[in-house]
Formats: sequence, C-alpha cells, structure tokens
Amino acid sequence: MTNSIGEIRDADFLFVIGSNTSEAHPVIAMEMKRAIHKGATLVVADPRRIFMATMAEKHLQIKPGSDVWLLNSMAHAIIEEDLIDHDFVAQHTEGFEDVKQAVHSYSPEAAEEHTGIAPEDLRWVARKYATTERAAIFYTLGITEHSHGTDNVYALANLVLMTGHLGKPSSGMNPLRGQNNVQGANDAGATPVFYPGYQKVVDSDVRKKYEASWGVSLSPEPGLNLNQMMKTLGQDIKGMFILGEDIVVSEPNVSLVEEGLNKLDFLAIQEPFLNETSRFADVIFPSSVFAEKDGVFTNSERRVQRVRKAVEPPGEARADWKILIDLAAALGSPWQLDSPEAIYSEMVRDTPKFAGISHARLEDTAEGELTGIQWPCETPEDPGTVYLHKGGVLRGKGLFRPVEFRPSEELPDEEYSLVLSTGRTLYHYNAATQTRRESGLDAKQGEAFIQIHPQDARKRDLEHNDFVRVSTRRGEVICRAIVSAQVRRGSIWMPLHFAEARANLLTNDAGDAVTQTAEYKVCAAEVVKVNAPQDAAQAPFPGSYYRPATKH
Ligand SMILES: Nc1nc2c(c(=O)[nH]1)N[C@H]1C(S)=C(S)[C@@H](COP(=O)(O)OP(=O)(O)OC[C@H]3O[C@@H](n4cnc5c(=O)[nH]c(N)nc54)[C@H](O)[C@@H]3O)O[C@H]1N2
Ligand SMILES: Nc1nc2c(c(=O)[nH]1)N[C@H]1C(S)=C(S)[C@@H](COP(=O)(O)OP(=O)(O)OC[C@H]3O[C@@H](n4cnc5c(=O)[nH]c(N)nc54)[C@H](O)[C@@H]3O)O[C@H]1N2
Ligand SMILES: [Mo]
Repeated sequence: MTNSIGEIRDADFLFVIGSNTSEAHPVIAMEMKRAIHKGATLVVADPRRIFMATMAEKHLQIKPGSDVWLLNSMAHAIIEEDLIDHDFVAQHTEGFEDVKQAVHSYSPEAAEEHTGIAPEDLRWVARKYATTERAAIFYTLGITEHSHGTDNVYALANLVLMTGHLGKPSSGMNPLRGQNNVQGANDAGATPVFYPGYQKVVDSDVRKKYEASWGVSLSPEPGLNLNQMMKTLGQDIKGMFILGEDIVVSEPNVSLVEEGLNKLDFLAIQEPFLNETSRFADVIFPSSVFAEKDGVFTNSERRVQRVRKAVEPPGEARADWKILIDLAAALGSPWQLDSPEAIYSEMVRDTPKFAGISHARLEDTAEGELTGIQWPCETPEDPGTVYLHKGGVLRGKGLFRPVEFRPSEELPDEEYSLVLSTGRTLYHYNAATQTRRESGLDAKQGEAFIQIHPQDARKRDLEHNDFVRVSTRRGEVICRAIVSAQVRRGSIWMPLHFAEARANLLTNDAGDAVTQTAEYKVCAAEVVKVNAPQDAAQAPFPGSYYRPATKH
C-alpha cells in the first residue's frame, strides 16, 4: 500500500476494484465502513454483488476481464472534462501524452458493450474520483489474477497519476496483501527477481555487493517464477523443496502439476500439517505455526511487527528458521545465526530501505503507540514512513504507461458457455489446511459449491442445492450448486478452498505477460446436473464428495 490502514477512515472517496474486502480483508473493510459512516462515498467495481457493493453509492458490476476498458474510459472521461491535476502531472510525472493518445478511443459510450456499465455511471465515478481531494484506490486479485493483470495495474496507476492522488494522506494506490507476512517474504527477497529490499537480481552492482557480503558467487539471471516452475516439474526440475505451500490445491490446472510431481526424483516439504501436497512427499519436516515461534511479520502497510512465541510447538515440530539452519549445516554451510534477531539484522545489513529497523527498536514501543515500524526506514533515528511519495514520486517521476485492452485467454463458446471465476470466502483460508481442522468453521461452511445465476440454473434444469458437474477443457469436479443472483448472468463462481472439489482442476494456467500470475479469474466452463454422489455420506468431510490427489 502507498498509504496506511489508519488513513482509510479519513478518506472521502473509496474506489474498491476486484477486492472482496469484507470477506478477505475484514479489518480493512472495517476501516472502510468507518469512512462511509463519516460520509465517504464508496464505489465498488466487481462482477459479483459482494457485501461491500451493498454499502456502495455505485456498484459497477462489470463483465469479468474488462477492467482495462473500464479504467481507460475513466481516464478518457477525466481528460475530456479536464479534471486533471496539471501541476502534479507537470512536476512529478512523465509520459502523460502517450496515455492521453491511448485512451482517446476508449469513450465511456464505447466501453458499455465491453464492460456492461452505463456511460453515465462511468462518467459519474470518474468525475467523483478526480474531484475528491482524499480519494483512495484499493485493489486485489480481481485486478491481478488475469493474463492482462499488469495492464490492469498500469491502467489504475494512470488514473492515480493524472489526478495527483499520490503522496498525500488518505489517498494513493493500495493493493491489499493476502497471506500473513507475504509482504515480509517479498521484502526479504523471496522472489526470483529481487534480493532483499527490491534490489534487482539483474543489477550487477547489487550482485557484487551480495557476492562480497555472502562470500558466494551469484547468478546474474533471475530464477524461475512459480508458474514457470510448475510447467517444468519433472522435466528440468527433478527435485523440489516446498515450504508452506499446498500446490496441489492452489496452483492452476493442477492435474498437470500432479503429473509433474509424480515425475520428480525427490520432494521434501516443510509443513505444520499433512496437507494435500504431502501425499507426494519423500520427506516432511514438521514445522511450527505463527504462535509457536519468534520473529517479525510485515503487514500490507509495510509495518514490521514483532511476533513472540506464545506456546511451544507440539511433538517434533520446530521453528522454520531452525529447520533451515540445520539443513544448511548438513549441506556443509554452518551458518552462524542463532536467533530470529540475528537473521533479521543480517537481512537489513545490505538493504537501505530497512536498515534502520532492528528487533531492539521494535521492542520498545511506548504505551498507547501502534507497534512496529513502517519502511522505508533507513537509519536508527528514522521514524519510518506512513505514506509513500510524500513531496515527490520516489523514482523521480511517476511513469504513465499506456495500455490496450486484451481479452482473457479463454472465452466462453458453445461447448463451455459460462465464465468461471474463483476466489475465497470468509470462513476458509486458501488451501484450508488450517480452517478445515476447526469444527466451527466447517459447521459454517462444510462443502464445496458453485454459485450460478437463477436464469442460467433454470436453463440447465437446476434447483438450489442440486449437485452438478463443473467442467472445463482441463478437468471436472462435482459439487453443490448455489443458485444466486450474486453472480452475473453467464458467470459462475467457486471457492478454491475445497480439496474434494478443487477449483484448480478447472482453472487456466495461462499467466500474465510480466509476472506470470495465473488467470484464476476467467476461464470457460460448463455445468450439468448430476445425482448426489453415493459416497457423499461417508466422505471425510461431512456431505462432501472426496477425491484426493494421489501419488502413483
Ligand atoms: N477469509 C479469507 N481471507 C483471505 C483469504 C482466504 O482464503 N480467506 N486469502 C488471503 C489471500 S492469500 C489473498 S491474496 C486475499 C485476496 O483477496 P481478494 O482479492 O479480495 O479475494 P478474491 O476472492 O480472490 O476476490 C477478489 C474479487 O475480485 C472479483 N473479480 C473477479 N474477477 C474480476 C474482474 O475481472 N474484475 C474485477 N474488477 N473484479 C473481479 C471477485 O468477484 C472478488 O470479489 O485474501 C486474503 N484473505
Ligand atoms: N483457483 C484459485 N487458486 C488460487 C487463488 C485464487 O484466487 N483462485 N489464489 C492464489 C493465491 S492469491 C494464493 S496466496 C495461493 C495460496 O496458496 P497456498 O500458499 O498453497 O495456500 P495456504 O493455505 O495459504 O498455505 C500454504 C501452506 O502453508 C502452511 N503453513 C501455514 N503456516 C506455516 C508456517 O508458519 N510455516 C510453514 N512452513 N508452513 C506454514 C499451511 O499449512 C499450508 O499447507 O493460492 C492461489 N490459488
Ligand atoms: Mo494470495
């Protein structure tokens, strides 16, 4: 996030696009509700009528995959009505003319056919966003999990830059982070393209710095990203070490992933639970969960927070860092690191953005103060950074990036006439290794389902709660049909959480051109009614049809 969670309540305009905030980020949704109660205007752009849409002044119920049309035509309207922040554009940005030209043909009138949004609604939203001083954008996977995800993000950034909603409180461009400490993992360099602190792998000065610091020689090339790795499992990749991911539930087009896993020579996993992927493992290192270990977590607003062990890990389970250090020693590298504190200070040593943060500083938060420090924080005296780009854009000039609409990779046709989109619900967490071990959550939501619009259900002779077979070009699953007008006509929606009806047997593994993030939000699917599966009653999860992934 460019801005902070505490600033949300003071915003006057909130544009929530592709984010099911109340289910996936309830704490942030609570701050949005505070702002709304104080009079802020909420606009939600989402193909589903999510809860936040019921609180919104306007719900732009767009066709899945059409965000570039929506955002480019908002830019078109802002330019046409001359609602641009000319001073900001002149002083702090470059490339505006390219975007101006690119969005010329994206009129709100032309956008209607692609997005399903009335031009007057689109113009109203564009005007309101541009003319409200404290206007903030929030987005997540509805924007990024597309083959054109990066284009969507550029199109959003163009709106922020042309209206100057940057470097000020309660504004900015705010991607909400998903997993606990996914921000911290990225900050620490858990990506194939960056060393810690977003220092580029391909930058030879950075590489030389780390070669000297770590005493090893390093590759000048970036590594493979997740999507690329999954596609070469069992071919170029012969062995794998998986730490805290349940890939046979969470990766797209997962039958291909299973094929790859079956061809591996060796698989080790480091996990607190026997998850679905553990069926394929040769070795499992039992690790501990958050409450059983010390360290720091970094949240969405770049806040590094101290986490303290509350309970001992059970049985043979140990902290992740201890397992990794023993593994390094067994491989002939006796690392001299004996605590999370020592590991953290080694990480920040060569990382200017975090250099002022230490466990010691995180210990002594004054009474009543929010805990933690927000990076950038470069010296021990630096108080940290509440919002980014204050007094000027960090890279010098904010770069406008023109984008053209590109359709999703797989569109509906006669054989597969519906658009399948996938995501999460309030009651379960991703691969649900944790939430399905909790009886209260399973009582709330115990089985897999799809949502289908009443008219599409009627066409297929479906009643609410019937069982259906959902199929795509890649696979099929059986689950219950929830007939609901929450989804658009022509669209179905399914949660990713359920191992017995894995959404990812269905999804498309086409990746974004830049990040390779998979197109989890759009693929072509069909639904037919089936009888209730006979073994539904005996299934390990009550009322469900369980077909686990298997090693052969
Ligand atoms: N309870 C719970 N909370 C979670 C998680 C969980 O599993 N359970 N997971 C965490 C993780 S890892 C993450 S990354 C976050 C994700 O948080 P979100 O991104 O909010 O979650 P999603 O369910 O993937 O859905 C995003 C929204 O995008 C919409 N959408 C789909 N296609 C499009 C499109 O083409 N355009 C637009 N504009 N919108 C679209 C969907 O209808 C949905 O409302 O949640 C985190 N929080
Ligand atoms: N169809 C579809 N698929 C999706 C998505 C979607 O929207 N649609 N969203 C994608 C997104 S955004 C995400 S983030 C992924 C998530 O996918 P995954 O990362 O595979 O799923 P998680 O459930 O978050 O957790 C992974 C594992 O981490 C383990 N774990 C928990 N705590 C610890 C710990 O402290 N140490 C260790 N070693 N392990 C731990 C859990 O037991 C679990 O097995 O799914 C992706 N897949
Ligand atoms: Mo995520």
